[in-house]
Amino acid sequence: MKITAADVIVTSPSRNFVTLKITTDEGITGLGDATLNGRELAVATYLKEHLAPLLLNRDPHNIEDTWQFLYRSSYWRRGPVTMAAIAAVDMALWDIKGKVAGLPVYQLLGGASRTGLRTYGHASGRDLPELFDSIREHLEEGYKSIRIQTSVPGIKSLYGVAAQAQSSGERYDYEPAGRGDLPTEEDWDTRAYLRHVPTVFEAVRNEFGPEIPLLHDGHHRMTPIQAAKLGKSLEPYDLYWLEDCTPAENQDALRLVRQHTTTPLAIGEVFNTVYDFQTLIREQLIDYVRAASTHFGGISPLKKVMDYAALYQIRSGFHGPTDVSPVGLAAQSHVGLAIHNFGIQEYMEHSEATNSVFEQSLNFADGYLHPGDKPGLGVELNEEAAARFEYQRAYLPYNRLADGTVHDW
Ligand code: CS2
Ligand code: MG
Repeated sequence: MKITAADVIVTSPSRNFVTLKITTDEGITGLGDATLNGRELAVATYLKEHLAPLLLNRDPHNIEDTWQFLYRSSYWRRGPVTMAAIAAVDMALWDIKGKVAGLPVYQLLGGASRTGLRTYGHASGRDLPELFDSIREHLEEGYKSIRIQTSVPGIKSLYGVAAQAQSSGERYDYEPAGRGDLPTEEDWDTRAYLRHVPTVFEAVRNEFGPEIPLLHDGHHRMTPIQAAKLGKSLEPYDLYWLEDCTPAENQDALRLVRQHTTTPLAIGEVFNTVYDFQTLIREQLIDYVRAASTHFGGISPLKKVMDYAALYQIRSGFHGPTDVSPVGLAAQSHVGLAIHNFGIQEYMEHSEATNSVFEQSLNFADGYLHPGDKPGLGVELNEEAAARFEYQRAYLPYNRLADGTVHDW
């Protein structure tokens, strides 16, 4: 079997997506997600200009060799653009292998270790009544675990509150990358945030009880000691996890957080290789691996990092926002179904417009997600529909502090 074409499809239904389509001489095609939110065209160009020529005439069955070839032959190795491009190739080759075998990819990864993936949804609100309504909405939709994000008095606009208007007019969580020529500047005040968040979780526990697994995303905005303070102050509310509590390029920072709090920690959505996790896993500084197949080099390395994490009783919490396309979500759902150390799957339903482009067989019922049993990944791309949605430049917002210092968003 030979690869005869590697085409890059950029489309923008509710937001920009980059998809790789690999075609073989037997007419079987495979899809891979290469969407890097806010930097999409960098990956599209990397694929078109640098990887596509290397793929032609290769045997699509040789997934591991192709992965190692693309990683090592670049010389410059990892990084978000490179690893999103390699991820798309890896996913597409697993898709092809599944179609040839007549099996869904999870069967090729060892079969199902569970009947479905327990998910969590994104509840949010500008105030407690709006937040409570959002939590009720998500419980009615079947979610059994809920992420809580709210506005903070004194901060005009911040990450993760769906009701906040977006420059694109889209729902905030469909388009965290606001369409426009320049990124949106938002404001931030860590002390106001640290004062407010514990009061929100106290109110949520009083209203909804102690059972529901609650999650919160710190979104990289705290220093280690501030993260430690928040983790400690949230202990009475028994969180399922506190995510991205502090930027983790310096993995040692998590030692300080770990010393001060038993609140479980989840990190890794901005990581792109296992090396980013190495200290965090080996020293058990985290409890959940937040990688996404799309940002982490694909299905192959995602399975490897989870096998490494299993030695330390660390579980998965794969990153599944709407800027991971239905192809990327399907890919990591196949991994999540197969591994033993699955924890929870983030699931934000894609918009109707996105689902008109990506015909997916993901099934969400009673709070559980299943990738379906179609051969391969189970997602097909409607290229006619994709062509109707032109790429539009979009940027993720960024923060500045009151004194004008730029800060993590
Ligand atoms: C967030 C993401 O879902 C999450 O946990 O951190 O929505 C993140 O903001 C986006 O993926 C950025 O593109
Ligand atoms: Mg996050």
